[in-house]
Amino acid sequence: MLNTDLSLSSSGSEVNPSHSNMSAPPHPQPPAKGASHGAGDFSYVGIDAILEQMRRKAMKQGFELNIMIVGQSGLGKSTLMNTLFKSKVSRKSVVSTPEERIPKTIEIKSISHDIEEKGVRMKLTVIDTPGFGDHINNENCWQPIMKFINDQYEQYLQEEINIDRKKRIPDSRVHCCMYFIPPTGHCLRPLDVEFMSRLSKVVNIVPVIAKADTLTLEERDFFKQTIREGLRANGIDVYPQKEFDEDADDRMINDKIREMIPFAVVGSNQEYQVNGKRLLGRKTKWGTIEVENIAHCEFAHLRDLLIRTHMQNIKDITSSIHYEVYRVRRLNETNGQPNAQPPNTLVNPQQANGVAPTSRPTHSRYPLWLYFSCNHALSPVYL
Ligand SMILES: Nc1nc2c(ncn2[C@@H]2O[C@H](COP(=O)(O)OP(=O)(O)O)[C@@H](O)[C@H]2O)c(=O)[nH]1
Ligand SMILES: [Mg+2]
Repeated sequence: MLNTDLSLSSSGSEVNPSHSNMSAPPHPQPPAKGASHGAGDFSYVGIDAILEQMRRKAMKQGFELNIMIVGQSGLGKSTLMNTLFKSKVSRKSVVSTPEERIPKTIEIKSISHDIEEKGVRMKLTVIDTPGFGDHINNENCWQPIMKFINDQYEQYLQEEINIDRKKRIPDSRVHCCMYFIPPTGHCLRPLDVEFMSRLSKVVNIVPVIAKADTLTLEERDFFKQTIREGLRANGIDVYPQKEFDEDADDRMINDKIREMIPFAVVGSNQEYQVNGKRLLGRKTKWGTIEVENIAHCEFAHLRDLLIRTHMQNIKDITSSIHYEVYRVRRLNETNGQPNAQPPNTLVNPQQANGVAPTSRPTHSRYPLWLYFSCNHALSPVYL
């Protein structure tokens, strides 16, 4: 593990001493005299203390994030996940026989890790899809992935409708699917278009250009622009989707991200000494590519989006848009008896044909409780 504040355990049973002092909540204090409230101490009710209560509850429960990685083998998927979470969260490819290297069908492998940083615990699940796009005929290779995503929605739905349901439903829904585009410098391949058009209707897609250090800066810019045009021309709505911007501020921030998509990333688990500092990078004969330097690649922008600025929003969109579409469709199909078996392989015929479900909800159609439950600051998890 690299030298970082972040710690990782595989058992999930570890209790951090920093949580043990949670039993004595601090008493809310009225603002000091002369503070912005202006009125005297007696007017202070203490409503703002809810924020501290929410923070403590969230710290106790921890967070859950499920990221799926899709792309041909050797594109640096495992390396990038390890770079993102500064640890061995995803297995790196090991050299194996050709038969072992390319599984005959797509396998879907989930590995969960309990990560802790500054007292905040997160259960990170990385869902790898070895075998995707590795065959001569890659037709329908999106199908097992679509099925897996829908299976997770189904599991959640069944838990939710149980009379005797759990206090907190374990969330295995895929919050984000990182799609790795090979650094060809040309344009999106039919496989990329097919995968992203179908899957963007059921999950948040974050496209990245893999191994961006193999392109010159001009090639990179041109490739990014061509990909954006390809996405637009094929009506592919990747994360952050314009229609789900909540207000003008959101739109301004997200427009900047949309201009940057797809992120041209470089991954590495190796640290090197550069100008007296230890940095993650890829050493070449000509110098070191610094992974976290925005002048070298866009890894830092991707990390900020996934972890530092939009993690909660990615989970909210999963819950309030993608899962909601699935739930409404299932309840309609089974006339409100969702215990009935999901129809045929869970691949919705509309999704299978690449057509958006007609019942796709929009924000304006949501009941108020859904807004509240999906837009609250923190989602609970099981650690
Ligand atoms: N040039 C370059 N090589 C990379 C990058 N990321 C990973 N690699 C190398 O590519 C090979 C395959 O990486 P791996 O993460 O196992 O790919 P995966 O099969 O997609 O999971 C390894 O030798 C990595 O060291 C990158 O950003 N640039
Ligand atoms: Mg791998």
